[in-house]
Amino acid sequence: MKELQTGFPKGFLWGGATAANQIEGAYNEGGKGMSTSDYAAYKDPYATGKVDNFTFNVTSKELAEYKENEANYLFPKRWGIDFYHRYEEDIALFAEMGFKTFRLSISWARIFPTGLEAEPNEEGLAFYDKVFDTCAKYGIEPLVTMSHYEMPIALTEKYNGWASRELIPLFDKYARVLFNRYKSKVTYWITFNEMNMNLNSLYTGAGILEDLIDPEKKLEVTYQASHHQFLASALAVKAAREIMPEAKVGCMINQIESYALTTKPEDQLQALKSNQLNMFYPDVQARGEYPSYMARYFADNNIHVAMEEGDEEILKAGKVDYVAISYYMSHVTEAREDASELAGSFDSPIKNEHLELSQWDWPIDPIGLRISLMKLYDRYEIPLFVCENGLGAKDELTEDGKIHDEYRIDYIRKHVEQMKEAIKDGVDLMGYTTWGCIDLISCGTSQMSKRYGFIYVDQDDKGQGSLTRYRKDSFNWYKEVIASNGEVL
Ligand code: BGP
Repeated sequence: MKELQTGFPKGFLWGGATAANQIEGAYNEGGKGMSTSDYAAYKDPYATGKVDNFTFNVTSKELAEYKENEANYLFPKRWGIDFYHRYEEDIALFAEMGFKTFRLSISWARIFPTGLEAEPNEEGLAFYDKVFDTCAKYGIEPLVTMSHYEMPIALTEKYNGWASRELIPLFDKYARVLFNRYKSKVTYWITFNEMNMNLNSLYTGAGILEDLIDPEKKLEVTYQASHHQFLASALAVKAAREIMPEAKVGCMINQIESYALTTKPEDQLQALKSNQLNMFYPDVQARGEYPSYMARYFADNNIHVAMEEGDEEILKAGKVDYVAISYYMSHVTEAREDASELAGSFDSPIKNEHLELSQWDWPIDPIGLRISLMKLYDRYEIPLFVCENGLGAKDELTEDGKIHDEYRIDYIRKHVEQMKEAIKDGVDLMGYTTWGCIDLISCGTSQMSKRYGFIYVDQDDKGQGSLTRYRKDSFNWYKEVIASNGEVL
């Protein structure tokens, strides 16, 4: 029997997480091509009266309009927080907090501007070399996501993104270039960010313009695209094993635990099914095959996923080393017509009266994190990584340059406490990278004012500001947490 583990293990990977399209900026520098995220236009949430005004989906008409009349729109993911030019200062601040790891993603379009080139863009590769070398200077291990909610827009225009099988060899080429180039600098990899979010946004998750597909076939396309990504991910695992046998490659989902609204067996059954729809993703990637429960779901929903000979072998050979999750909230579900559609969605119509909400109406549930970790570990018995967790909140910069964000400290403290409990419950947890360790552009709403960081960045939703970095109160708190390996909370 495994020994009782109290406290965080030695070598626990504390740190923070980001994504290229939310921090880098410099969208048209260094030979980078345009990405899908470069066309996420800002829609003023205050004008529409909605706090959560998702800029997740883009239609073919919108894309054409954005290209034609660019000057009429704001595209915050094009400017990010200028990490491209300020990475040295930012990584130095992470090092000051004592980060052991820094999660970032590589922009596919920086390496292959359209995804179709035979040779990679050297300037793009050189940029990440500099970033990894700066991390190495401080003893920070990079944790690299290969595809975090963006891809060359050319692949959307030519193939309608991952709806097409043609993307698999293109991703394989990209993966091999990354592994050959960075094998001595990067040990920890994640293939796709939050793959289960394909259920929510085909554009953000898979580069698909939804209006170009038959609405009746939306679910089928969702699972077909996911199948292509599963294969691409498995092939990347295979390539990693060949090129850099020491590397650890993980999969990732947005873990949203669904609770049943009542003790009615029908509601309990629905909760189980909703959880299955999310866990389907790591089920395939960690077990190397489609789980049996999906056969009925596919039949009931008239979904036919086209598979080719050899696909099953590829999935089998491409099992991941660990399962990474982002964790922000739990959900409540009940037996109702649209219950399956709500699985994995950020928006749940059923409120949990026992939980408080963030300023963006996200339910705050630290115990849900412990439940998630215990369930996932029971299911896969391979290491887990919490690679995103945090509180999006409005911060106030005082006149003397301070940010008193005790609400953020409180949020993270409670989640760290629950991770500690989960470790005691037997979970093998590799690390914890809080989301948006430095303020960045929101993925869902493209806002700057939804801040997650320990480091404040002086910039507003419209891209105005000095971009000066300030340490928040949480900065010093997290430094202590890391220094004490999670003992001082
Ligand atoms: C996850 C994404 C991140 C991130 C985070 C917070 O789904 O992987 O990219 O931004 O959610 O979401 P938001 O920025 O919408 O608050």
